[in-house]
Amino acid sequence: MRHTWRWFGPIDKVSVRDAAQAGAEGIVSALHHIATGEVWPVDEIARRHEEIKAGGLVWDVVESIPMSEDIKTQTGDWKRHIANWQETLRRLSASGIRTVCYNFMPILDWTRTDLRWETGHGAKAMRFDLVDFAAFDIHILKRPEAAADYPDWLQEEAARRFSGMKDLKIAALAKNIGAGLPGSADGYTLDQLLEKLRSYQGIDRARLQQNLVDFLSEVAPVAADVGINICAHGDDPPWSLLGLPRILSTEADYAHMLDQVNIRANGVTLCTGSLGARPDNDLPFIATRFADRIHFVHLRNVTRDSDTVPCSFFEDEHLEGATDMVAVIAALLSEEARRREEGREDHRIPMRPDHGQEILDDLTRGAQPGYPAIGRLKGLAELRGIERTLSHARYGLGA
Ligand code: DNO
Repeated sequence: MRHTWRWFGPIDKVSVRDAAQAGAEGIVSALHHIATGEVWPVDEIARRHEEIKAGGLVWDVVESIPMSEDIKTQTGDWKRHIANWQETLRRLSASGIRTVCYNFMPILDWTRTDLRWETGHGAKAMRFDLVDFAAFDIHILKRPEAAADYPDWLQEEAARRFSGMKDLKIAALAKNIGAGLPGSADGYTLDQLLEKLRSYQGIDRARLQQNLVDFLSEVAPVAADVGINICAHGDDPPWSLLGLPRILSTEADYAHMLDQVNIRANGVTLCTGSLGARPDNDLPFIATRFADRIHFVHLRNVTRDSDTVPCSFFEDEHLEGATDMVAVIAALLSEEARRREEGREDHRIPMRPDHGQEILDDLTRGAQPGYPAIGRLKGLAELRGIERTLSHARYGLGA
């Protein structure tokens, strides 16, 4: 695999040099300062390449070109935004980029209730707590239809939790959920969020699925034409939130979007951490089934409080948790071997250690939530160890 590392640009407290020292070969980045829906300017693309080169690495993957709500709902400026997405792809291709990640989650991108949940040995991990989330939805956001979306026991727990909640916790929930986490395209106040939710009335699962297919039908041929693989990141967590449909949560969801627009350039960002929050997602099997369409990989692990959908979970260490990481990496290495035999240029699949717990000096550095230096370095080192072992000529898979 090609070992990459997410860098949020010059504002990132973890530098490109740090990434190189951690063992990364390439960088994953995006122009977060360009408004959603607009074309990325050529000189800004060039500048990001230069910034990364100055740190000693190259820009391998774009994560993400943001997806406007207009595109997802097919309203307002959606046609212009699709044309802009296509033009951004052409410009990125001309600059040497070959892989572009995106997601199609309505309104909210990845969502956690707690960004610094303390683990047994004092590390800080990210957590999604279902009771906190329901308390937010019913009692803080006060979404009119919220209560009906939760079973009685959860409504009761949420009411109890909310009655003892301090102002600080209420503000943190509003910020973590509504204002968005690093990499999210847009953030909202509670009123804006309610307003946005109203814009999804009438958009059910089938409709959103069709809107994704319509988008891909326009964009995937352009991507193929300019030699870029686009790859959809899954829903995180992989179930409906705030009554919104989510359409890339399961193996069946991915099968649908890949079949409907059956062009190899239309592919998957396999995120083991996102999909792994559901017990019915068998990650090694999914990695094998969609192997040829996997263009980018996020390796991360979660430990669930229960095997229900939805559930509470926290981001565990990369080799702990629900996903059998050795089996996933073995599946990806087999696919790379297959591509090598076919003489494909893209036989090394870019991967990044996704997130990391804050450990050691991370605890005081104040990097982006989920993206500490040492926690990710540790993840990358462990994942590389597995890869090296599995591909060893004498002891590995091919022995
Ligand atoms: C979280 C990430 C997400 C993801 C985007 C992809 O760390 O995995 O922000 O990058 O959703 O578009």
